[in-house]
Amino acid sequence: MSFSNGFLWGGAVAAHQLEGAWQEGGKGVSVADVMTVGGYGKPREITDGVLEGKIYPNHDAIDFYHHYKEDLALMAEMGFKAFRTSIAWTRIFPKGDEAEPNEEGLKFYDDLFDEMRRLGIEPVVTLCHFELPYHLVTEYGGFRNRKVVDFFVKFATTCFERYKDKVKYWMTFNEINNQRNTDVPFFAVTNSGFTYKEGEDRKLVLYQVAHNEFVASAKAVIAGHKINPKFQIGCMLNIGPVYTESCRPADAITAMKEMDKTWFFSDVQCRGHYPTYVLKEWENKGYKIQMEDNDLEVLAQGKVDYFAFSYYQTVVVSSVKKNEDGDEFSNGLDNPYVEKSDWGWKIDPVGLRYALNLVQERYELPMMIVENGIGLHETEADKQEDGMIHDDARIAYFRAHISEMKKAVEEDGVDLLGYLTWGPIDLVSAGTGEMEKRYGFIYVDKNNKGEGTLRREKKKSFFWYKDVIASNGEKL
Ligand code: BGP
Repeated sequence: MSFSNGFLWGGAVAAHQLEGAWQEGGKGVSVADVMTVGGYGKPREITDGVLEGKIYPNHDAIDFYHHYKEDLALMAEMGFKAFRTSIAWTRIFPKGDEAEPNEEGLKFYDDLFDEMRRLGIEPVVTLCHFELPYHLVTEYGGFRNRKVVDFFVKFATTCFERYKDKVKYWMTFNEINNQRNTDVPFFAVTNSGFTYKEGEDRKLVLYQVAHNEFVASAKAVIAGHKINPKFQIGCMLNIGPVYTESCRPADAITAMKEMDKTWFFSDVQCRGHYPTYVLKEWENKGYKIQMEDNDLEVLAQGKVDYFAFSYYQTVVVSSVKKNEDGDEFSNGLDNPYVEKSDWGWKIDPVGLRYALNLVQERYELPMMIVENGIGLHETEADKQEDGMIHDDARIAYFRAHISEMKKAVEEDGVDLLGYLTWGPIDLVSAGTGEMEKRYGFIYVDKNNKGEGTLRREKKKSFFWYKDVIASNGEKL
């Protein structure tokens, strides 16, 4: 047996990608509500509010807000031990800067977590998953503005107080390192609610925003531990290990520097201080990051308890070649040794074992894989004679990734708390804004235009994953 008895098998979602009901229960408008559909190869458009005639699939999404009991029952049928979701900030503080929270929003998550507990499913909760209140973007410039730190801490403590007996596992910011490449402004908006201004030094802005988020996260960790010392509060990063394109020595440096853009975020959140390679860069470039007097003390005290990460793919870099392959979100050069998904994402199960080891060795903290999965094109037309979608490619993907995860636990001894697949039920893609990038074990009858009955149907992988969980990862 490689996995402990309490191993958290399950799945993960984010509020804005499945709840819908974007104007119900007193909810305010989030940054996710004003982003249009992008589609393959095009970045999503950030609008100045909701525009007539544009399609916003996440406004209604798969209507989890009204279907959560039915959906959780399906997760329980698969044997889920844990389910990760986020709390939509705008359900709790509709504009983000109110003095009092919205009781109806708080009540929704009370009911949701109660239902999960009733089914024996452990809630794993992200506080901020690409869904800042839009008002904090337009009025304050998102996390550029120090005031937003206080709004976040207030939101976090409100959630910690309210759900202190229902939720143990928390994460502060989803994929906080996503914004590391300043040439993809999409992530600046989705992650942190800010845009770059003409002519400014983007790297400096990024460091300032990151500092504000680190302080916000650390203050939340400190407050959370006071509210319930049993809380486990984690950082959450996207880990895409960086490979060298060749054995050219300079490639090793390029790969290290690329990976440091990610480690920078977790170094601060896990070690509680800024790493030397960043302090030196600030010194060399003359960067002055605005900090308050006790910020560094706060960072030191607000270290995270565990390391949560998403894993989708690895990155290939070279010191002499540029990325011209059009990979979505600059994932470097092509890798001739691995396959690609319908969306051009590299499929690299061994990279997951490598990622687990890199994190284990760097921080020696418990880890949780809180996203892993494959987006596929699946339509009504793909249904077989038995009326079911036979998603054999998804099964093969998970079989390969879980096998590598198993080696990391059994042979390498990594300390892993759980494995949560991304999008166990079809939902709106964060990157494309579309329904037609499906990740689920459960199919949802809804297309990109918003048409469909919302009927939930089990795919072949539903039964496969159920067996995996029942056998605690022995039967793949
Ligand atoms: C991660 C996000 C998720 C999710 C996933 C898949 O970056 O945390 O919100 O959507 O990626 O990405 P996509 O939806 O673009 O396929």
